[in-house]
Amino acid sequence: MPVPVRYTRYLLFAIVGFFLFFFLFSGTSISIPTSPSKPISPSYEEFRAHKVQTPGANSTFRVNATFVTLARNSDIWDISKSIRTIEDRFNHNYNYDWVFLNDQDFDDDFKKLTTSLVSGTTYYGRIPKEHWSYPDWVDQEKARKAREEMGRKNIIYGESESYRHMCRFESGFFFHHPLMLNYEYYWRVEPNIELFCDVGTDPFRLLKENNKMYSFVISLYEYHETIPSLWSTVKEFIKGHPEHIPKGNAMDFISEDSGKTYNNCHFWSNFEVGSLDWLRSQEYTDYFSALDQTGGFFYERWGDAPVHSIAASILLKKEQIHFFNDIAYYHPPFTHCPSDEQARLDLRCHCNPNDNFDFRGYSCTSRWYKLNGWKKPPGVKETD
Ligand SMILES: Nc1nc2c(ncn2[C@@H]2O[C@H](COP(=O)(O)OP(=O)(O)O)[C@@H](O)[C@H]2O)c(=O)[nH]1
Ligand SMILES: [Mg+2]
Repeated sequence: MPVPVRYTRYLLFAIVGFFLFFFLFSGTSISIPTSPSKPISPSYEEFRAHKVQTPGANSTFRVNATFVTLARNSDIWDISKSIRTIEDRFNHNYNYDWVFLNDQDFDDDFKKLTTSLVSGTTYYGRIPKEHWSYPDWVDQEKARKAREEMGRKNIIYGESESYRHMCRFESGFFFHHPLMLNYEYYWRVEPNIELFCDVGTDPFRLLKENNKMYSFVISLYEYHETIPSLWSTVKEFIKGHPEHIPKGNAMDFISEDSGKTYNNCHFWSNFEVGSLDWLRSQEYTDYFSALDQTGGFFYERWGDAPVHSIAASILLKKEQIHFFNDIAYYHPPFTHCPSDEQARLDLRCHCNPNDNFDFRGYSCTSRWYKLNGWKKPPGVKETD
């Protein structure tokens, strides 16, 4: 049977095509992979040595400051999210350094990924044992029983030993770490946070130029069960060190009766921009050591948020604490979103103002407004 002309033509095309392909590509650099190529996995040192640095527009206007993050290797993905948001909204213009601290060694995966995301220089430090362990005056058996009891009562992190070391470290030691010693200001960043607006003004510079020592975006009430004896310890400290307590401090933010009792208000310390020199001052050192001597970080579950907030409120003048209204921020489960629409548009914010926590019942920010004589945004009742 004769082969139809059509099929002969197809066969010819196929043969010519094959030879064309062979001649075109056999002498070129394109090669057809025959087996899956080995994945390239550089070491951290190799990666760091070849990282391309692109200076940001404001990188020559930096003050002496760093970001600082306490994290575990397992926090890698959650902290990466936080770094992206800080870089996109602020640091790509400035390239501030970033210090990572950990009670274990950071692994290469953590260091490579975070270094690839940070536009400034990254440093990785291990926390010395004496800053993440029991001081010799603490009765560890008593501490264990306290944890069990708080666990039974379902107090948040009540049963956790590592959370207590973390809170004590953030309260008294991160600013003494060798990697932190050459800086004047810090911005604390935790995993899983989000910024919703461009950061228009450099917060470090704002603090420096206005002699401010501490700042916040969200404030709220602490669970009293975690700090039953904190306030009596603070009162003892105040009695013993009247020279550290300036007139015009923010005592009225944290107490309704000029210091007799604590109202549990605190600045939420997962966000902080602050002065390291203040945390390293004699005033703060005496304060922390008075607290630490009682063992309350272990026998109760004192958080670094009330510890820092009480210090700022009694050791500083009220004006030295700054409320960053323009920094729109989320740390689970609360959001700060500026109420002023013009500000939100100017700073390209993408938060929903209805999510703003500032004037809800569980926030203390209304108290901060009252203390400063500020008018609340339109739509918010003065009684809120
Ligand atoms: N290296 C290390 N970091 C910790 C540990 N526990 C908590 N952190 C860090 O301490 C900070 C506060 O912990 P987080 O789990 O966010 O507590 P929360 O915000 O109070 O719920 C975060 O930056 C954590 O990554 C720990 O055991 N080791
Ligand atoms: Mg957190």
